[in-house]
Amino acid sequence: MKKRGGLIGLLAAALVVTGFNPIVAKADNPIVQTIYSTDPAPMVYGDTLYVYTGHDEDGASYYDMRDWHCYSTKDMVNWTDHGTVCSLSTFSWAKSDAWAGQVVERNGKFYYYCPVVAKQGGNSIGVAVSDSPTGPFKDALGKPLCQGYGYIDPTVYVDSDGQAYLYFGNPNLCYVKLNRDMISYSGSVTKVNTTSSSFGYYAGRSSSYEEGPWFYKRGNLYYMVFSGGGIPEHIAYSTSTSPTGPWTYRGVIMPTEGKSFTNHSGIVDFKGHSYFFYHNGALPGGSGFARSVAVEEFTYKADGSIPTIKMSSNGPSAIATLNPYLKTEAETICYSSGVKTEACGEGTQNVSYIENGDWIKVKNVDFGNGAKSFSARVASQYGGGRIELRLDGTSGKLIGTVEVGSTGAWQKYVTKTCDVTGATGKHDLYFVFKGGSSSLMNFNYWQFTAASGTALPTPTPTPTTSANVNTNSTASISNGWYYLKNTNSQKYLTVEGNKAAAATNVCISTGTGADGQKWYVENKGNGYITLKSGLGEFMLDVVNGANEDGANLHIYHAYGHDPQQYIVKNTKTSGVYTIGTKVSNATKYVDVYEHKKNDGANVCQWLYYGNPNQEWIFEPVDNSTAQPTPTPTPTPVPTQQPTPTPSATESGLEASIRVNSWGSGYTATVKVSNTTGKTVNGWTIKLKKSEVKIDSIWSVNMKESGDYYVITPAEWNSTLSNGASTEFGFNGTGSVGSVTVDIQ
Ligand code: FUB
Repeated sequence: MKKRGGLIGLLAAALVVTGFNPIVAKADNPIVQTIYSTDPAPMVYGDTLYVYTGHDEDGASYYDMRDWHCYSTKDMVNWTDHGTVCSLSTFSWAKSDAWAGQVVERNGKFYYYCPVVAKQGGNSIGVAVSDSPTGPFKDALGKPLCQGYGYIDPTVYVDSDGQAYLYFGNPNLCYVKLNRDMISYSGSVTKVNTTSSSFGYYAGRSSSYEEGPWFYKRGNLYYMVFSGGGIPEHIAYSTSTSPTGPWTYRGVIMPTEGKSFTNHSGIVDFKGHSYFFYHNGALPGGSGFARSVAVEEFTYKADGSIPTIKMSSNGPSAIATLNPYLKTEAETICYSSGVKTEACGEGTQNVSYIENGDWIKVKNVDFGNGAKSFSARVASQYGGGRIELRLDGTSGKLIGTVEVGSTGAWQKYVTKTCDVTGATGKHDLYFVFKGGSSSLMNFNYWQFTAASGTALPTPTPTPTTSANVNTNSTASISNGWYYLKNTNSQKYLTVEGNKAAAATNVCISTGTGADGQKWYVENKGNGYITLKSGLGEFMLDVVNGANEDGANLHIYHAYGHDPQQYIVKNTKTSGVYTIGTKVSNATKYVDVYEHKKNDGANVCQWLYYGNPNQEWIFEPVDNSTAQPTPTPTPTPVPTQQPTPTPSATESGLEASIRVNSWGSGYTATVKVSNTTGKTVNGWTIKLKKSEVKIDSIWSVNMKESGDYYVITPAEWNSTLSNGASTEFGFNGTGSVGSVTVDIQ
């Protein structure tokens, strides 16, 4: 006898209370409706975003948590349920409390760090390993990795130098350095000194740090996002320029909200977008022990700060369409009502516990020129019922109906087909289940067939941030030796210290003609080039082949494999190029970190912005001279604008501006200097909109007010001691004349 769980009962109750009115469901959050899900931990691998969750059992009145689940998406709106991937039974020594874990990938293996209470008692962190992101995960050690008071909520990040860190803890924040095997560590557990300046103020405690750390690096800045107290929790964050602190408190990201007294976050970048995962009590019956995972998109500010994020029921926009002419698992769901999932006898999962009136929404389905038929893989022990295929709502246009009779057993699957009419273009597809009064069927997968003679649509990413997609044509650079000059700084891509050794960092530096500034371009014949260093058998290399913003560039033994391949793209300016990395599939480009111009400024890969810190000129090396040759024609020679007289106010604060213009655009650097004889806390600069047009700005905050851009510092460059100065920059379009800098 099939029985429904408490959550489903509650969903049904909610429908009864409101009366079942089959309207379009707008909500896409929470992302899981088939169980209560908790403690999200996102991970991007290849072209897929995985999120690992805990699981609150139905009807719990405390943390009744026994297993961890995995869901994946390629479009941020439809999530494929991979079921239970790890559980208390994975760890023979574990007793209870399958709390907040995280999966990280290293060298093709996936490590699941899981907090549990051990059979002999005590909070413990175990580690399970798998060859696949969706498991099965197996206990790597047969014992806890570490154990102690409050050892919960592990978070792991593998730094660009290969050192991995495991942070964890409630109420103390602690860390250990993991060894390269990821299942052992060196040194002892270090407790972080959490003060209110490092982790926020909370009366009666050293700081607002409570639990749920989420540790990662973006660019050269380390982030510690955490659940802050007291109860009910909020999410806040701190940053540091070192993986082990000291930390600076940066503020609240998500204020207390929702029907759960805990919150727990995870942050990840995926296909050029940034996503914030959290949990609340938004499903019917939701509470502090019946939580659900949700996600919001956000944009980092120019100074790396994270904006305040509110919980929503809409969630992020789709970043790709779903192709209905490919086999799709029935458990790929945007939103559902009344159904559950379970392990399928044919592999993967199937949708189960389907009753009359239940439905599944699949979002942003592109039928292209039209569908002619539909097939469903279904099983039913009893009467079967039918699946209505509807567009854009549970009572939307009916495009076909599949009749499902008995197949003799719940896991005995057959393929049932129906004709389809009227399905063209993009729609949300609804499967609405109809039939008798008991469980109807199990549903494994489905697929549409395109109308004959019509072209199948190719699923295309929805370019919601087209500014970050480099649509420029690929350039052709001949094989040979070059210096690579950055247009923003007029400095050269340089192997630090001219050191001929694998894993030596690469930065920008004033042109000297040294071998460490020479790069041999070799076209690989696949549209990509390699860049071999003038220092010997080393190539420009993305550290660990990582597809992430801020992944560092260094030189490494010349293998010419993917981390050493680059695509050169034209820009609006002839002779000026951007250089995409193959490991990012040309989404990320060789980038001077934070638009810096000083000798030694680091070079990494970053999402395409097309700003001058991502622009490079290939200057052929003239072997008769050790100096870099002048920029080849027709490279435009940047025009140095006259530096206006520094503007000064009564306070003695001064600002000067340097403008580097190339006709159709310019980069400006503003230097703020304090010669007041005392420390200054805060400053404001006003620029006239009639004199500049700011397209992007970094290292400061900016708002528009009437005829002015009003610029204020970020937290880190707000205070200037006497004699100190700071710089910020912006990009503008068009031509520029003299610029008045008004500082207060
Ligand atoms: O889900 C159990 C615990 O609740 C987690 O470990 C904490 O972060 C909180 O979300």
